[in-house]
Amino acid sequence: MPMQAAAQAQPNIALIKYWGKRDERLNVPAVPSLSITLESLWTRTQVRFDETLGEDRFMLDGKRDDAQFQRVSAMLERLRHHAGVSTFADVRSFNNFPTGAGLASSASGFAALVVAAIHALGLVLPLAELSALARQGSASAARSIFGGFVEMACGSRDDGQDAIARPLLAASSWPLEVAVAITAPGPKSIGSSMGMVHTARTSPFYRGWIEDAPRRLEVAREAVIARDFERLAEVSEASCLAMHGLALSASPGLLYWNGVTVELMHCVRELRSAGTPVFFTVDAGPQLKAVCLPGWSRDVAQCLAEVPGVREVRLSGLGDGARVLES
Ligand code: 2P0
Repeated sequence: MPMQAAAQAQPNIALIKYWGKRDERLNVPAVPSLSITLESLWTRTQVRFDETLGEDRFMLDGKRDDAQFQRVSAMLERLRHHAGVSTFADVRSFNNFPTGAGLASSASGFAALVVAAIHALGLVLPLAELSALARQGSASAARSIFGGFVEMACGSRDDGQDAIARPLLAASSWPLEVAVAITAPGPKSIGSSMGMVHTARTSPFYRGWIEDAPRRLEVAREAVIARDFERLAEVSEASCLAMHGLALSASPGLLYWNGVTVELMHCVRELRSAGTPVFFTVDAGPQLKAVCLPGWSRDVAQCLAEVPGVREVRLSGLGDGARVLES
């Protein structure tokens, strides 16, 4: 029986942001978060455990990826430990969107890797356990195990096992749409992991961020359950701006935006003032995601595309969680 499988996972966008770790070694977030899983951006990953290999191998988009190899191999090591095997694996991963550019490629990447590798190893695990495993690769990956609206706890256990995501509302129950405006496709200069550790060590405002996080999460959760777009818009933009304000307050400050990102924020706010149901969120990179009510993303995308410096606008609905692909 060949020990191989393929899986697909989509990136997710946090509306209530995760920034900061409660435990760096176990990769446990310091704050809870809430996200939407996308539909049209994806990572597809094939994992083949092979007795003849003397080490793991990792290819991304057809090329050896030495930068990510250690993280991928460390994840495979955890999964081997879980399954009680020692066989090395060949991993081939493809993204249909720019990698490492603030578009959550590590979320979809580690979710797809865990689901494919666990299936290849012949294990069947509850989704909560897949989420906990994915978290150890990248905390946002714990959320991409699930589709639609997803909530992630930071938990309180020392072993981090309660820091997992759970589904909050199905995509079909409130099919929001997203327009992703790409302003610079290259990889960001400071990765999220390093950025958040640096922020926690040097920002004078870190404690306030941690203390305020549960309140924001609760407001967002209630807004999602009530399908209250206005309320979700306000709390999501507030979480995004607070996260970036916090990163800016680190020493030296972390500035993930470019000028176009800021122009896009103004554009989204002007659209909302004029009655278009849309709000923005921005992750650790210069791309802006505009979230809108069903039926509005094409009009919004057209406006965003007219902002000078925007390279491309991708549209997406909300999608499902990670799944095994039939080979
Ligand atoms: C989020 N970000 O909640 C936040 C907002 C970026 C900005 O989760 O260190 O790649 O691998 O756990 O998951 C991106 O961070 O970081 C992220 P690690 P990850 O989506």
